[in-house]
Amino acid sequence: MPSMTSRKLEQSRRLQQRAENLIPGGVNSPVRAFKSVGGDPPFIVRGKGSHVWDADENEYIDYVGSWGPLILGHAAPDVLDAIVSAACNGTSFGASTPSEADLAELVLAAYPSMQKVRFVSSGTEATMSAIRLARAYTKRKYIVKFEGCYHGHSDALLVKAGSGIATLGIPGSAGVPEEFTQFTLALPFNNTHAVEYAFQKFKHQIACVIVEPVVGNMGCVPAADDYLVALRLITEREKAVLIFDEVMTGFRVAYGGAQELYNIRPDLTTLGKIIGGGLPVGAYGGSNEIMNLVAPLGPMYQAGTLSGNPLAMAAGCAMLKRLRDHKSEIYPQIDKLSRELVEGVAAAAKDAGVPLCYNRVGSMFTWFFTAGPVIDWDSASKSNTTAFGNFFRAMLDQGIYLPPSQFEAAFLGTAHTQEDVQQTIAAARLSFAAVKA
Ligand code: HOZ
Repeated sequence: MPSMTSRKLEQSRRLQQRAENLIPGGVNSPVRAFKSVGGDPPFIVRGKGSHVWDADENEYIDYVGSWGPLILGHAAPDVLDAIVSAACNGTSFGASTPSEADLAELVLAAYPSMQKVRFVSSGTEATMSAIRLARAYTKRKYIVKFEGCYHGHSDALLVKAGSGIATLGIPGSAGVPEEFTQFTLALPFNNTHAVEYAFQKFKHQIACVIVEPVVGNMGCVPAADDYLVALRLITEREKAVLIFDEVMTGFRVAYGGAQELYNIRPDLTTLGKIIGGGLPVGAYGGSNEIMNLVAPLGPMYQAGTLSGNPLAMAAGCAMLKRLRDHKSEIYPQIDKLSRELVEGVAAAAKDAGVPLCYNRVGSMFTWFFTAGPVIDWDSASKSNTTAFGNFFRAMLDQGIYLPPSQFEAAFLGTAHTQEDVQQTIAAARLSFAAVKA
């Protein structure tokens, strides 16, 4: 499909060529390479509020938000100030700093299911450690995950995973010996019978069930009514650990995450993204009984040179304080604006005769290029990814930056405006016409 605007691309193309000679695919995380959508990835040089600018000075309304962390928009003043003032005192000590307990207090106050929390540097580390802890606690080997859910790139979790694995259409990763995934059971999402069956078949052998309570990594797919309740009841009955992977949903779908929204207490929670205020942070936490198994208190080992990094802790504290102090305005506001955006774009698709359905929970959402409904990986994978790619590029040409994959959630934050939303809907109208042409 020809370009819809005269967007300049010279600098981004030059930077991509340079990067490709130095970094695999020119990227440090695969979906950024635009392989599934085509076109040239813009090299971003700055961001402010809901907008980003590329190396050719093209401006975009950003619905990626660094893949979730930037709920307050780019370069949020509170967060920037906190980072600068922390940096002036030094960037890393490899020793305890007061800000670690500051962030821990904020997190624990928001998540009553946790009595202790351990900070790491990424969501991958958080989920990998939570799985190890669940195995240490139960002294069992098997783990249950769901098709299309993505919990980072540790070996045992790269089974029927979402995100880049789904985007690139690959079954898993080379370099993971099958023995390393022999204890991973990947079940269909939103299917309680499959979970019951697995617990019957592997009686007293399943350590944990890990789930994204609102999936973001096969696109946005919410849990069906009572599905999470069923997971809670089954895991309780079977004495297995229930892990909510709230790396995306934590502080996003509600201040207290999906567990607050749906009123369910998991045994362990993993967090990331928003809690780092845009710097690299992950976390896992749960009851004292479970968390006291973590070294140095207990025998479950996990460590990290940059864990609890003072800049990241300061950014996270600033972000969470802002969200906590204004949560009664912020969450309804981004929910309302997201609804307007998502429904407006869906109406434009309907007018254009493009088959499309959407899922949305608060400010995370996906337009799937299928009549739907999308409830699991089977239905998500029926999406017309060619049509999505055409739509994506047409939107980008009009200055709308969406996640470059049908199988990643988009995000809206407090910096987005009515004007952004109206501009996005207008761009979608033109893009759907182009998708059909
Ligand atoms: N897998 C990440 C989102 N689910 C993408 C991270 C990135 O490319 O920055």
